[in-house]
This record gives sequence, C-alpha cells and structure tokens, in this order.
Amino acid sequence: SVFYKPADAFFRDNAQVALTYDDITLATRYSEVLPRMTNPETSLSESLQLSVPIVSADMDTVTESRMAIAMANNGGIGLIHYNMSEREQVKQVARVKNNIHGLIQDPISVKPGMHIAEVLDMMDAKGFKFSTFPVVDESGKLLGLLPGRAVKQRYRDRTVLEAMQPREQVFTLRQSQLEGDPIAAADRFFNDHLGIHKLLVVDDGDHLAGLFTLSDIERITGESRDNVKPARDSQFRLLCGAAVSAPRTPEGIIDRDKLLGHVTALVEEGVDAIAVSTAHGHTAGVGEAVRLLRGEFPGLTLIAGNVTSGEGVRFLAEAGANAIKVGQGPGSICTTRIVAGVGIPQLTALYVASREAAKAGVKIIADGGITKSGDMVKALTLADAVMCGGLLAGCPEAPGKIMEINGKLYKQYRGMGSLEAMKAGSAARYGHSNNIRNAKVAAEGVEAVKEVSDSVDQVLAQFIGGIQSGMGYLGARNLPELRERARYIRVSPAGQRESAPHDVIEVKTTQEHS
Ligand code: RVP
Repeated sequence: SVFYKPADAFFRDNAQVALTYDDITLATRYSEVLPRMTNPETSLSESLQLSVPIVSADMDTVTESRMAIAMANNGGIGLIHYNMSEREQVKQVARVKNNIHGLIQDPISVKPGMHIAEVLDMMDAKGFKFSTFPVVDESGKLLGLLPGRAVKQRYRDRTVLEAMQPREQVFTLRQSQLEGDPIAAADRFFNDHLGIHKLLVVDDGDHLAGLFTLSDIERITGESRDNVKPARDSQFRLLCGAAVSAPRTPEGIIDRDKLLGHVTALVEEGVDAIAVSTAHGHTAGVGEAVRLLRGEFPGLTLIAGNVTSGEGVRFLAEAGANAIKVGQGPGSICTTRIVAGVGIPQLTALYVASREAAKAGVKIIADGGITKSGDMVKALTLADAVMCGGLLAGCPEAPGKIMEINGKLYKQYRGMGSLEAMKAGSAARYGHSNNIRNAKVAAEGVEAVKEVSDSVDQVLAQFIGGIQSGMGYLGARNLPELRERARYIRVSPAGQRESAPHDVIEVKTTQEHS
C-alpha cells in the first residue's frame, strides 16, 4: 500500500520529526493466526530466554524480590534496583533464585553439629522464608531432615542432630528415578504420599542431590494448566536480574574493585542478567564498566544503557553488552527532556537503535513511556522486549508505601532521578556524586503516586493478551514475524482522540477472579 509503510520507508519519510507511540498506528494484515496461537517469547542474549517480552524496571518503587518473583512466574524478568546496600541486593536475588523451583538442585542444608540458634541466624541473614533443611555430613551424604517445627527459638540450644528426623524416616528419590519429566515424577510421589511436603533427591552414594517441595510442584502444575510458562534457568530456578551503576572512586574513575566485588557476589547467587543502568549509557564510564564485566564474566548476560542513538548502541555492543536499553526521557516520572532539553521521542529512538542493533547482533529493550498494551505491540515491532515502571508500580508486589487520598488507595512511584531516590543511592545514575546530601543537583524525575492496581498475575495477563491480540491482527505467529509484518502510518490529533473511548460514559464492571 502507498499508505501503510514498512519501518524503513516509514521512518525515512518521517526523518524530520521524532515520533512516539501515540503518533502512529499499525495496519492490520491478512491473518491466519488467532491471538491464542501466537507465541511472544523472546531472548535478551543467547542464554537468556523469556516466555513474554516484559521486564520490570530497576526502580526502587518497582522491582524488589516480590516483583521479580511475580515477573518470572509469568514468563518475564525483573531487575532488582540498586538503591540498597550491595549485601541487601544480593539477598534479594537469592530470595528470587530460591523461591519456587521444580527441583532445587543445590538445596540449603545444615550440618548435624550446628545449634538451632545458628540455623535461625542463617535464615535471618539470608532472608529465607522456609525452615525445613536437609542435614548432611562433610561429604554431602544425607543424614536426616531438620523439620520446620524444630527450628524455633524455644529449641535454640539443641543441636541439629538431636532435632532432626533420621535418614531412615526421610523420603527420597534416586536421581535415576527422575529421568524424563522430573516434575511429573515428583507430582506422582506427592500423590502417593499423603501429608508429605518435602521430597529429597539423592545420588547413588546417598549424597543429597536435590529437593522438591509440594507447594512448588502444585504451583508449577497449576501454572501449566493456565498456560503460563514461567521464565526459568537450566536448573528450574526463576530468572532474576539485578542492576548496578557505574560506581566511581572519589577521583572520578570507575571503581573496578567495587564493581567486580558486587557483581561477583550477585553471580554467586545465580543472577541471570546484570544491567549497567544509567541515564546516559553512551559515556566512557559505562563503556568501561561493561568492558570490565564482559572480560570477567564471559557468559553472563549484560544489559546496558540508556541510549537513543545508533552510535550509542554500537558503542555498548562493542563494549560487550548483549541487550541495550533504549529510552531517554519517555518515562512517566522522567523530566530529563524538560530539565536538560535532551532525549528523543521513543518510537523514533527505537527505530534508530533497532537498525544498529540488527547490524551489531544485539537485542534492544524499549524502556519507558509504555502506558498501554498497544504501546507494547508498537514497541515490539522494533524492540526485543519492553521495560515497564509505571504500569507495574501500583501492583501489590511493588515495594513502596500505600496511602489513601480521598478514599482511594495509591502507591508511591518515583523516578530514580527524583531528589529522594537520588538521596537513597541513585545519584550516580545521573552523573552526580553519590553524596548529594549537601550538594545542589538538578532532579530529572518526579515523585508521584499510582492507583493501587491488581496483582502482577492479573496485570500481566491483560498485557500479554493485548500483545497477542496485536500479533493476531498482524498475522504474526511470533515476534520476528511481527517485526516483518508491521506497517506504520501516522495518526492525526483527531485520529488519536478517535482511538480511545469517546462520546460515552464509561462504566467499570469488576471482573471476578477465581
Ligand atoms: P515508565 O514505565 O514510563 O514509568 O518509565 C520507567 C522508566 O523511566 C525506567 O525504566 C527508567 O528508564 C526511566 N526512569 C526512571 N527514573 C527516571 C527519572 O527519575 N528520570 N526515569
């Protein structure tokens, strides 16, 4: 059609103006694809696959462990923010990696000589919510199971040996019995053993090799019924990412030791992606941080940003990033364009970045400005995934205070460049010294609130449904086909008004959630 153009032709025609989501619409195409037949899976690197292309933003009012767990359970991934101590961030990642798992291949165990008090201290230090632990000797051989009911202050002076169930009373499966589908094997076991909630796996020498819990198995088998595929690593653990800044020494150079120490601790807990997350990623400092991490951790998925130019994408790709965050100024709480006068409307930025990313063989993440699932579909015609802050900040899984205003419930949502967030640690992201208490700095974000929303499960079900509808309209079975089949046209201001509900009084029926 002369009207609806593929990306290259469309953006060439519009080279004089920067566009964003609402400026355009996508043309429908002949389709043999129903929405439910579409598969929006994506990858952020060769090793990091997601079942849905949605990432929760590394912001201190969006992603901590609860959000990351919910995101991965729904097939996406969360990036734990860095406005907390390194130790706390490592703990948060550990919480996600230990949360729900088909088979926990490396379960936390205790030694027979420990006192219950030490077990309680360990749980506290690591933030574990579970309190049942296998008991093993120095060689990892299974000696028994310490039940949760024995892990109480009242028994703090007892030893694990005194409190545990001995080996002969502990149910186990051999690794060889798990061949094929381990979840199905565990499911059968729990069916046959009424009242048993923990199942240990041992090798031929009776060394501990894994642990199943009934609640995990129920969650997983329940999920597969709902057709939600959680995002997991090769050991069946949920995926989790974490953000770092590009830390500097007082002399202003990248603090290599601090960065390496921090990332090493995250990697030891099994983090799946590290994002070097700053407001301006096309800088010497971010390039150096990415190069350093790539050199030390060759197989680790590295995300870096943010940029809005082809040169910026190439620069970070050459430094070793796998996925590049694109977006300067589109965020709902972002004032960079007003304060600094820079930044590019998001759709044009994504187009420019996507062309360079294809050449460099890297992925791009559309970061900021997504306000509805239609924006996600538009973004995914150019990007490999979208990153959301505001759309998730009202969920109960997001951190942050809930407040009541005029009888309605709201949750705090603030930019990482807002004054309060920068005081809490994110100043370096905006190129300021981390000790800004007395300095005069220009905030590039606002503090705001979002109405409290449904849970992540429900919110993401709507977004994923929207993405799949969009794919159905374009006749695209998967995201590569969506990219290929996308045809764009600009919309007039009247066209934009026409796109949203108009000339009606909207009523809300509450959906019943089972
Ligand atoms: P949004 O989803 O539109 O709420 O935008 C979230 C994004 O905004 C973040 O992922 C980040 O890139 C950007 N951000 C976060 N803080 C600020 C700021 O204070 N300027 N901007």
